[in-house]
Amino acid sequence: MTNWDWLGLPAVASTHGGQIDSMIGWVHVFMLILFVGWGGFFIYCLIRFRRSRNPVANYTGVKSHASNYSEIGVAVVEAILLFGFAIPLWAARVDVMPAESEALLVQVTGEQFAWNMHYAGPDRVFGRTDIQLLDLQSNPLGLDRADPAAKDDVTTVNQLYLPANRPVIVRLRSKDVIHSFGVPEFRVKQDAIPGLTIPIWFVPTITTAEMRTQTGNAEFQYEIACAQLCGLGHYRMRGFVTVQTAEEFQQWMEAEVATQGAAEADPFR
Ligand SMILES: [Cu+2]
Repeated sequence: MTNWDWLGLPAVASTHGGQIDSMIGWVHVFMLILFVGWGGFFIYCLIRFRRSRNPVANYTGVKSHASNYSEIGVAVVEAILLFGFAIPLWAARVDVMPAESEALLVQVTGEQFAWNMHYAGPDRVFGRTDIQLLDLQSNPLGLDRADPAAKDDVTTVNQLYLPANRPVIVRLRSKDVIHSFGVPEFRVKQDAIPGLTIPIWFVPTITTAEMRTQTGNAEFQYEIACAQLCGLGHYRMRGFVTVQTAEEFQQWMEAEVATQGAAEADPFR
């Protein structure tokens, strides 16, 4: 693959990121060709139709059909690009989901102005949620801890923990308005639409610790930036992703299952 470093994009930290960069790079190259072509045509027109050569306006205009044919040609090429390349390539990226048995499934629910993460826990079954139980401070997802499937569920606010080198399926939802889940290093960006559950998937490849060494920035954090203007607090709708090794992630998950489960068993402790 060609080197696209000149685009100045953030480091890639997912398996499909290189393909996205390649697409962005080629779009830039095609736009450059168009820019040079149209710029050249503009300069040609300035000279060809200059006033000293055309003192009187021409009221008939162009008689040949060359421009019609070239316009049809452009439309055909664009249709080929769209139906032959763009749609099939995008479908291959988003339609074929990794097997749920191998992937880590996380439900991410956007709200004004936070990201709520919900893991199913070791039983891999998401607990029941009920709008009656919803409390913005203590239970933003309305999770019913009385449901056996919910006992080992883990929820966090604005903190997404992921293992490296394992497919992650994020089920994206929204409670109120349209938000957008964007993590630049993963080359992932998807709108969260109220009423819809939209699955997206990616494979993180570089842990946060590795990224800190690689970038020389000891404070490096993967950030979830809400990429849709979603209200007055949009600017502070930031989440953080911590990518860990499989073992570290397992330990984190076990510790969370233990503390969150215990806190629910005795809410007054
Ligand atoms: Cu938002």
